[in-house]
Amino acid sequence: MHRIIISKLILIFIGLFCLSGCGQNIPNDALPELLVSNDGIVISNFEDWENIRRPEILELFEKNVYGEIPNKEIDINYKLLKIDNDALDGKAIQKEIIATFSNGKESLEMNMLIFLPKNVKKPVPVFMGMNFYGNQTIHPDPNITITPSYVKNNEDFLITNNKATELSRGVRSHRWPIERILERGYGIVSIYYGDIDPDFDDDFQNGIHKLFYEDGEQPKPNEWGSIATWAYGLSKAMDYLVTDKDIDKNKVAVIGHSRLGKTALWAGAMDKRFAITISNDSGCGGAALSRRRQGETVKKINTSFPHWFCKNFHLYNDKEEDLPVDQHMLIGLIAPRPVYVASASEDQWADPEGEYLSLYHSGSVYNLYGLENLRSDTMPEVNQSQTIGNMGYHIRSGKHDLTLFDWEKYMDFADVQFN
Ligand code: GTR
Repeated sequence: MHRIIISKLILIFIGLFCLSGCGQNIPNDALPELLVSNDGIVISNFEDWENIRRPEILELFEKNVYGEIPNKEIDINYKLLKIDNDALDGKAIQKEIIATFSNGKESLEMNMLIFLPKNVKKPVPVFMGMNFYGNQTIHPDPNITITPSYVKNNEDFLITNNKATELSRGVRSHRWPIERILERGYGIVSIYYGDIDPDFDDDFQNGIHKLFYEDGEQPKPNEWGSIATWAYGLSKAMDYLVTDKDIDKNKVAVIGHSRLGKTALWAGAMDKRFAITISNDSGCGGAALSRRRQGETVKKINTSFPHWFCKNFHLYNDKEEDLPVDQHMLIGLIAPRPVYVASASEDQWADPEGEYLSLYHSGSVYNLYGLENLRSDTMPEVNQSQTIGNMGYHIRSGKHDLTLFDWEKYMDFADVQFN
């Protein structure tokens, strides 16, 4: 008898805990208003969205989350480093473009590796995304230039002294199924993120920062952290892509995994030239709603990676409810352009449900353009992709990773959106 009462009490307790916001479901009204302007104007059409609310939200993200790009003239030059019309056993055209950023005193180089399918009608649609360990890791092809930039040491890849060597060729090829991408008629553009900014907390002294600041000078609290610099790199890469006659400038999808998924979302939000934005397991500071505090939280991410976001974002450690935005608004900035969010079932650190809900709650902006939203706030079954209007989502079984399964879904989505 006693036992039954105790177990009932435990159940009631668990129920109350969940209702009181253990994080599983954020009621709509707990999220900041997507469609009410700072002055209280209700946004009910896409003109008001574009003229009033979208610029406000963009600025809120710039000032409070990712940071603004400092207002300084930088010269950027694009040079063809190599071209091979018979790459990958005759399956591809390979190009490497070097973008040189210069402030007159110092310069920095970013290498854009491009593979385009051969024997197809040009211009071709492409996927562009950054990689974690250098362009040479995405395919074993010996003709890919090994990045000279700082690379994080990695015992598995035999990277020591922060320098990549021949031993790292192709070590991340499972994330970049290039032959399959080419076979489906798409090109690929990949850039090592460390070319733009090395991913460690160095007080913003190296990478692209050194072109924008004097020695020892720090970004202001509202100025960019590393994620915004990587997104800036993608946008500058886009400046080249629009000039390449082999590439369809209206069919460039920006893609990223994890921290680079956060980067892809911010790039897609800022730069309307990206026709599709794809977030793979981007989690906190990416697709996941911050207010849920599931898995990685604002405080955890700012503590482990103090250089990723602007300093102002640190003010929201343990104070997510004070943020003037949440991540559904980031996806809203991408509307009406197509967006695809993907999660992985064993990646609870990235809060799959929070990633889904953020996409779902961005739907009110898509509605302004007459586009449908996802049907419900309940996630689809594992490994079932759900695409509707200009949105796509799936949760893949397995771990935090970018797999062939994910790519096939992204290409299926692009096939529909681009045709
Ligand atoms: C984790 C970080 C995540 C995610 C991931 C990655 O350590 O907590 O936010 O970005 O790294 O980029 O692989």
